[in-house]
Amino acid sequence: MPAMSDERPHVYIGLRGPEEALARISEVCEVTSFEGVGIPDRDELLAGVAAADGIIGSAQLPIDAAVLAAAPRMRVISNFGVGFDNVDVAAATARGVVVCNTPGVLSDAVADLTMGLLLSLARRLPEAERFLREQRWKPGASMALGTDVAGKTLGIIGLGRIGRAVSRRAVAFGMDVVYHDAVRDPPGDAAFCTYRDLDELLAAADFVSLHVNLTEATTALIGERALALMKPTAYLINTARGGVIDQAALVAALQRGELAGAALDVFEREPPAPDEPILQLPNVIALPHIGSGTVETRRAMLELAIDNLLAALRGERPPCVVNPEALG
Ligand code: 8YV
Repeated sequence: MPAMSDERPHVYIGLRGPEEALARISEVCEVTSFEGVGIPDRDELLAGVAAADGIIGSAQLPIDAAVLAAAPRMRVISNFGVGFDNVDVAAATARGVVVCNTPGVLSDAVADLTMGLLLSLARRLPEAERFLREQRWKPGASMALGTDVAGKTLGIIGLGRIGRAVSRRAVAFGMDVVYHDAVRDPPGDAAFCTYRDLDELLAAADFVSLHVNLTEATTALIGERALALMKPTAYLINTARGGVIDQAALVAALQRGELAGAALDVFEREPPAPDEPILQLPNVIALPHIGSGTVETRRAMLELAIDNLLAALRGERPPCVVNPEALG
């Protein structure tokens, strides 16, 4: 690798990662790593970025204007993840800081989990497991029946890479797939699905699955009005970002029986508080944000995040840039 400059750049790694992968960074950079559990707290983050030319962050680590102001040397924010709603991209761009993410390498893992949740809702898998373990499975006693997915309609909101991967899987399960996206005819692989207006999709779907970025336009997109349009027999799946759903409105709709159930890998606040109303509902499946959580996918994400970081520090165009206008 060519020398980056006379002085080795400083990098703050705001997450715990496998040593052998992170060694790629320390070969050419001075590294300060977060050594604690979870994510650095605010003070640790502010101290960590003070001398940093680059940072590896993640969905859980807010990098806002104040963090950027505390990091006068910062040139690149490399997110370990496809989402970048944790970063104030406008503030980064204004400072000429390049923001990078890891699209593509996690699409299959997230789509697999989405289908797992869809099938778990349809076939009542968590409930069936409890039924057996709690010894309610007696001769002649049976639990409530599930529902077929073949012939049912899946409504995908957000037909990006992950939405298309979900669509391909759902078509293979015999489902009719409709989608809504800000881009009416996304180029390339149309993934065998048909465009619908948002309201039409919500009214037609037996399952609705969310695959949009969290932006101002998508915050609380699924609120009281959208939920009221859904069939009372329909299920909602969210492997995108918790903020896309108005969680209080979802709790109210589920309690009123206006929706059959929901499966959530993401929440407005993560982790949710133990007494969070959404966690008290029997027709909710809740997972701890594991959409990309496979060994292979997390490894590929980290490699791509490191590729992005090192390319930007060398002054080259990184493979995946969110704000190309910051490249100067
Ligand atoms: C997280 C994600 O990044 O890719 C995303 O946007 O939300 C996840 O893959 C992952 O949990 C690591 O923080």
